[in-house]
Amino acid sequence: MGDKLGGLDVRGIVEMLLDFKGEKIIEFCRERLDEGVDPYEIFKELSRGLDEIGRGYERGRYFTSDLIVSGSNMKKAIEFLKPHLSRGRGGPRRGRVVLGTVKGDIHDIGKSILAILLQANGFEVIDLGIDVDEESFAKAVEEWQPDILGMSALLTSTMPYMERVIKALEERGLRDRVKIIVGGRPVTREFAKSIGADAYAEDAVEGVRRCLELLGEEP
Ligand code: B12
Repeated sequence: MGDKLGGLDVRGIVEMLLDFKGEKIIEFCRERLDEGVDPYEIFKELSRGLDEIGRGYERGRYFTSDLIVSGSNMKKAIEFLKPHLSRGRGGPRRGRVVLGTVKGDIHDIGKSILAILLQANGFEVIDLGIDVDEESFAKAVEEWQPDILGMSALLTSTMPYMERVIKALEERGLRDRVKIIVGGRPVTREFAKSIGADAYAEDAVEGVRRCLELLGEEP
């Protein structure tokens, strides 16, 4: 192993994520914060545990129930860490972002992290949630007039739906009103370019940077 995270190796993180009571994960987050670790670093540590569970799931070592428990524990950790991320980063509103996970996809942990970091950096975020269809994305662009639309997909099968949303915006004459950023585990820079998105980011920190760039601000 030799891969220690706050006194725990990846296996320790996995155990904590699979604890159905979800108490250990909050204790871990509190300890890491006390040690002065950046909250986003803590997300990353926990994400490595989730990755491990994802890989184990592919090999048949873990089941869907394990994905559910670990996903829900990750969300508890996000809620716990949220106030620590937003602290002291006020300032003027920088822009409005509409976010959503595309139709057929219910993964929202990464999107929620992006939403929190955007808010912490002065963006107003309208989160449409999960399983969002083209009609709802288009309506939100019309109603909210955001500067940026962000789409997330975690499944290779739902990724192509992002292109469908962009086409729907074009058909309704809305495409030029908004910048589009896409992300999520299977999404790549090349894919983003091929569907006509304006930006792509591999993680939430880069996502904030790209959003600032899209607004013409220095990241
Ligand atoms: C937790 C989890 C679940 C939970 C989700 C809980 C929730 N509320 O989100 C539940 C149990 C519901 C679930 C269900 C399923 N899952 Co699942 N799940 C995962 C798991 C383990 C972790 C995902 C995660 O949250 N990662 C942590 C976050 C922080 O990372 P992230 O999402 O990648 O986000 C970061 C970046 O991608 C980026 N980002 C994300 N979105 C966006 C958007 C923008 C605009 C930007 C800029 C950036 C950005 O920033 C984030 C933070 O840095 C992954 C495995 C993995 N390692 O990814 C499988 C995984 C994604 N699931 C998978 C599968 C197959 C499923 C199911 C089909 C299982 C089933 N048979 O039922 C269902 C699908 C349900 C559906 N219709 O969506 C597969 C997908 C395979 C594929 N290639 O398509 C994976 C990869 C597991 C595997 N290895 O097989 N899952």
